[in-house]
Amino acid sequence: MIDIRYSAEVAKARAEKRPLVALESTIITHGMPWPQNLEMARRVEATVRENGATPATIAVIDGALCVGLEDAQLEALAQTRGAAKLSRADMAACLAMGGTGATTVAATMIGAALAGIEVFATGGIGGVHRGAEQSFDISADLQELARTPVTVVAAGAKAILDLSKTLEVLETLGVPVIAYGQDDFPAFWSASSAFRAPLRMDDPATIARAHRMRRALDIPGGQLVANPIPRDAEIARSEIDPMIARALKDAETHKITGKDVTPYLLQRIYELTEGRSLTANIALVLNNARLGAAIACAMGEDGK
Ligand code: PSU
Ligand code: MN
Repeated sequence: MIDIRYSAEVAKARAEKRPLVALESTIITHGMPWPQNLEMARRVEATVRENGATPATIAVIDGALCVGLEDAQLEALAQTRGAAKLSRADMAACLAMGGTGATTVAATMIGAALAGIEVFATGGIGGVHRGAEQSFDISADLQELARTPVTVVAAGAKAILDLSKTLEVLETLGVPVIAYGQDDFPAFWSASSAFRAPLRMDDPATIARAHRMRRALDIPGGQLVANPIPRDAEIARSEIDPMIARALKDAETHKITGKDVTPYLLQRIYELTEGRSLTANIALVLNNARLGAAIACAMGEDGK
């Protein structure tokens, strides 16, 4: 019933049982401005290839679940204004209505799992928003990590979120949070946060083995691998914090709610940092693509 369309490159990799890395499309349509979004998407795909795996950017296009996009589709999506932002709640409705939309972390995990892809690289996941005790704004990404067996590589969660509450909810949901190569949970634009991650791993093979072990134990859900931004691309907390505070205030003034909150904050921080947030964002996504590819390669070597 689902119309799954594989790009030529992904179909070939599947036939040859080569490692695949899923990539999301909301980061393209709602996370970065044109034309840097297209440039980023292409560079991330190239980075996955350079590191021995095949990229599968996931999106819903004209009622089809696309796993891997041809370059023209990638370009069209990057130029689309007002594309739908699809999560678990609305992915089926979009497919049923023959619609088009970009997939968030949650929806990309669903698509990846359907296609048998176990590793997914992105920038940042959604989480518990600051003030969630009032707004109840908690991203569906967290629930998805608890249910769908995909290892997600991200640069931690950004400080527009409440990091301590996000870590608490992940623990409650039984999601392993693994800091890569350090003890601290990274904070997106900064390599470290004030929080220690519950788990630490230092090599892709161990992460792949832990993923397999959860499956063997019949524990549903995935893993969150929190990969710190490269030190030379970091933005200091002291520098970004006032911009975040300002962006949060502006969101409140303009009564931004629901799905619009995260894209609004990202855009506002981009403006307030005069583009520096974007440069850092691109550096960390590329770094995550490298690690994602290494984990995907290790999954293949790991056996059952
Ligand atoms: N965080 C980022 N960049 C992004 C997103 C989050 O640094 O592009 C996107 C991802 O697609 C993520 C979604 O899944 O926002 C979360 O949205 P919400 O908070 O509405 O669940
Ligand atoms: Mn939300």
